[in-house]
Amino acid sequence: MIDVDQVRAAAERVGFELVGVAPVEPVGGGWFAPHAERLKAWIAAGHHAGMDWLAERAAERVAPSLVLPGVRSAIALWMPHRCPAPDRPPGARGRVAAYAWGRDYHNVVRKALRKLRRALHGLDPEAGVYATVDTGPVLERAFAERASLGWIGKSTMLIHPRFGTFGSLAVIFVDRALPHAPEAHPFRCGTCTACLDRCPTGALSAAGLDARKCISYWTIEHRGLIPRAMRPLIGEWVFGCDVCQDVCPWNRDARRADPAVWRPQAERAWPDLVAWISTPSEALRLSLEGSPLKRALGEGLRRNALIVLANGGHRAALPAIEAVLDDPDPVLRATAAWAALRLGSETAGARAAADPDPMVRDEARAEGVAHGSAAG
Ligand code: B12
Ligand code: SF4
Ligand code: SF4
Repeated sequence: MIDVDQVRAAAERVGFELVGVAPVEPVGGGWFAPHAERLKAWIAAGHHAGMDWLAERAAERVAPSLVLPGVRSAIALWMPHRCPAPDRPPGARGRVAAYAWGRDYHNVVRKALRKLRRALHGLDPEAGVYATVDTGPVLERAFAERASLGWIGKSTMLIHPRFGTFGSLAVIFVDRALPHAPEAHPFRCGTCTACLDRCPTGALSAAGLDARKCISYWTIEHRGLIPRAMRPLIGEWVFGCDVCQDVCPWNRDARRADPAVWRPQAERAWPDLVAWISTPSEALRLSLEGSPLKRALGEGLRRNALIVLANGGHRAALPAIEAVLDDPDPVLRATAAWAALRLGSETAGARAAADPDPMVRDEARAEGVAHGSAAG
């Protein structure tokens, strides 16, 4: 027999600040149906961009019993992760989303989930349990809202009145009917539209988020070249984007997370862009073990850093950018060509125009047209 008060106490002991229970409709009906419909419509409209992994496991996302047969309840959990921001060091720096300033939340939360799983089995050794943070085929925000942890705002972020949005969610499915929150958390965005108005790319609308326009998608999830039109909009975001959270009034006085747990570092919050582009991709990835930054891979981070250097007008970085024109990766050479030409390089156009890869030659051509200069 699982006593929810004992679960709550165990969850708090391992570091979760919020705990709630949602009832699970095994075939995705009842309160869950609008969420399932929303996900299907979102994918049908192509709003998942290149995240094929999301579409591929959509059937499980809309039918929790495919994830855990006989599932009856979802325990939704929240761990805040935003620590006070480290000071920005001098030099050409990029901005990193707050969740990646320190330890990888997947590791921190997974460790806590393992302990909680053991506690659940201590209460009911026969219970079927499935625990996930982020990567499982589970609509975490939908369960968190129904468990009354907060509401899904117009930014699509889950918002808690005291903790705001800066937290990691996790969900545990259990094949036992547990006492659950009487209803979903009420929607409290009211007439505010700050996130919709201030999103730098217009990615948010009444239909939710269009990942094809989201900086977080392009800088973290996308492999390959970032479309030219998107590059200037990325501004100084070298990994992720927090604008829709930074402008949310519910974050103004939100409780901060414990730096002793997350160990934020200035070099992770504000990476040295020249150091990044000058490090071989695999070496960069290996140096980021234990950090969420490694999700973008070394080549993704270097690509983003090139864009941010150009956006910031960092002309002093030109020699380092031009050196990337010799990189074995054509995506990096193409992005370096774009960045160097934006910064007024006199040699990058001719070098890019002579590149064996058409992707790199295209950049030279497009910049030559855009600036009316000879691109080689
Ligand atoms: C794919 C993904 C992304 C994609 C797509 C984001 C998106 N909005 O779908 C990209 C790469 C863009 C992304 C970005 C970010 N992500 Co993300 N992401 C996910 C992931 C893996 C799946 C989300 C998903 O299923 N999307 C499909 C859409 C349709 O589902 P949904 O957004 O959850 O929407 C549901 C409800 O929100 C509701 N709904 C949708 N829109 C609206 C709008 C209104 C007004 C209402 C009422 C309801 C509603 O219907 C949907 C079906 O239930 C989840 C983890 C997980 N397994 O759930 C993390 C997750 C959502 N991400 C998270 C974070 C932290 C981020 C970033 C802040 C990272 C950053 N700083 O760069 C940004 C925020 C961007 C944003 N405004 O959402 C956290 C969110 C925590 C929280 N407080 O909400 C999660 C839960 C990871 C975690 N375990 O902590 N992410
Ligand atoms: S993460 Fe940035 S780009 Fe994406 S929806 Fe939020 S503000 Fe817009
Ligand atoms: S910024 Fe305003 S509209 Fe957007 S999620 Fe926050 S409260 Fe809601």
